[in-house]
Amino acid sequence: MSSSDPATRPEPDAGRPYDAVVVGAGFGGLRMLHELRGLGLRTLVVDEAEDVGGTWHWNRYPGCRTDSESWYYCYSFSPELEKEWQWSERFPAQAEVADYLRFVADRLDMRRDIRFGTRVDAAEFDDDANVWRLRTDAGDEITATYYVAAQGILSAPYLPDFPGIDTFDGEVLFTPRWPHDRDLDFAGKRVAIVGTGATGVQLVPVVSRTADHTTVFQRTATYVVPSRNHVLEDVQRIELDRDRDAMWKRTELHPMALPYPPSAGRLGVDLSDEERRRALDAGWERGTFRFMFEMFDDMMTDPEINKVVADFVRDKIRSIVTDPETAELLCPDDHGVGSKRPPLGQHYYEAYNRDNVDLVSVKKTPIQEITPRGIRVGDQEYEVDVIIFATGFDAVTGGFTRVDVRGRSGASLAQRWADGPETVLAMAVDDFPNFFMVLGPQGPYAILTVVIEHTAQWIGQAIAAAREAGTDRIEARPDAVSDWNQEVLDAVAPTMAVRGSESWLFGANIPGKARVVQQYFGGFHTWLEKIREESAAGFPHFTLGAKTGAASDPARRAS
Ligand code: NA7
Repeated sequence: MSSSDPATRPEPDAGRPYDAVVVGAGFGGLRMLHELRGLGLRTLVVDEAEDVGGTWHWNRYPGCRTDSESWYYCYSFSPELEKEWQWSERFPAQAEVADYLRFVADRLDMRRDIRFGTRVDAAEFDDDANVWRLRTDAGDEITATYYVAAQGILSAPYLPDFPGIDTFDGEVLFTPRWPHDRDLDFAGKRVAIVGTGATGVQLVPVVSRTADHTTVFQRTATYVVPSRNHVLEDVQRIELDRDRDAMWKRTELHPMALPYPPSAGRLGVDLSDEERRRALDAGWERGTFRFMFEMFDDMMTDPEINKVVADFVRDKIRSIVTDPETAELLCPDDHGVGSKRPPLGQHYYEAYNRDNVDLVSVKKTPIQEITPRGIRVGDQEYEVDVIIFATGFDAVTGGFTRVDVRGRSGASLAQRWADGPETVLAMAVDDFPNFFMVLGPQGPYAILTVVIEHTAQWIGQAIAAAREAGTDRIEARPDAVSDWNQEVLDAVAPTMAVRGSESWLFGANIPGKARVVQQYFGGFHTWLEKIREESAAGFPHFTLGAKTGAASDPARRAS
């Protein structure tokens, strides 16, 4: 089924408001469409891309894959979907995740409710009519009672303003906007990679396999833990299938929404050097996020214990990378383990042992300019044929604030969040009635697919509660917003001794952005408990139906 086939495109608004509009057709938007359809709401999903996928549509650079294991990097709402889809690897590559989302969209016949190739630029709440008016890049208006923003936390790419970038004679590539229309071949090319976050760490080993020469420009070294990726054997799939219901239950008890034991069950401070070493060795062999999150329960609160883990990783780097100078450059020396979002690597450090890979530190001497022939750092010009920028995102808030969303008072979300985001439980903001976010700021720092699942259910319950109360209007209370803000600040406070704030988790990667914690570090399980309490109590932190309206005619709700 082609998204450009007119028969598959939803008809324009034609003046009749939708019950709900969802912006974004990635993991969050599709899940939301399913939920809203279940409530009988006439729903339209809008996405700038020509297909479903969201983040997994745009980020198709070589080596792109999940850092979460496939068996929980998927939807849990439908046992049928779970049975019909088989993952091939522990950490699936971008193409497979995009295929999965296409499979879901087709299987649930979602495309008929999605308008592709349409960017929403602005949205304004019409208080009198109790509708949201969304303006698209095509200049038309979409109106809807409920507006769900589902752009996700990594949808606003960030490219630093390097002088001379337009003068480069070779090819410039940007990982979140990787070309869709052609295969790129780096054979015989000299390639520069700028950025060593999760994206750069995935790119380096793959690009360097085919490129003539790869030069990596690193500003901050990170702690990269091995992913230990592998193909999934049938016997593993059978085991995973058997465990599925119990697995989803376990995610609900875990601070990161992982289906593993919720705590390491040990404090580093209680162990001898030998015992710590054994735990670290075993954790390194197992790899994955579990190395970080299941090591020592005091790793994020006790700087000494954090240093024990950091020293262990630095020793690993020195033992893998044969050139001592390169190894030292790769050893993080200015932040603790876990203070930045940890990348998972697949032969990342090993790639620096190839003769065709060089590492350039741009920490003390930054990239000065892009020249027609390459990249200038201080006095040195590095001549290359291709530059790949893997420089990240205006993470967490950027996807939401790049739409000019204006609430009841006329103030925009961007203005409202100028000093840092404020939400109720990451899903709503006062002054913005009938507006909900999937993966909004101040949400749990956890496995996003699991957060999406519970968020969609909760938003559905909130809308249903309004309708049961005979209204089509629900708005967060201002005191609820300040209370949640305080909880978010309190939750991160005990970890600040090791966490610092030099990360996109604190808005630090974007010049001029408020340096405020962007996510909730109190644990997914705690957040889940709170959102469940809120819905079970009938949404006491929200005002239902203050201004206008009877619920729309149920007869016209059929989708
Ligand atoms: P990240 O994690 O924000 O990484 C961006 C990288 O780009 C990081 O190494 C930055 O260095 C580097 N960067 C940014 N600006 C510059 C300049 N001006 N000069 C040199 N280097 C620069 O983004 P990713 O795409 O890798 O990962 C984002 C998330 O996607 C990830 O956490 C996963 O959740 C998936 P810095 O560290 O700021 O010194």
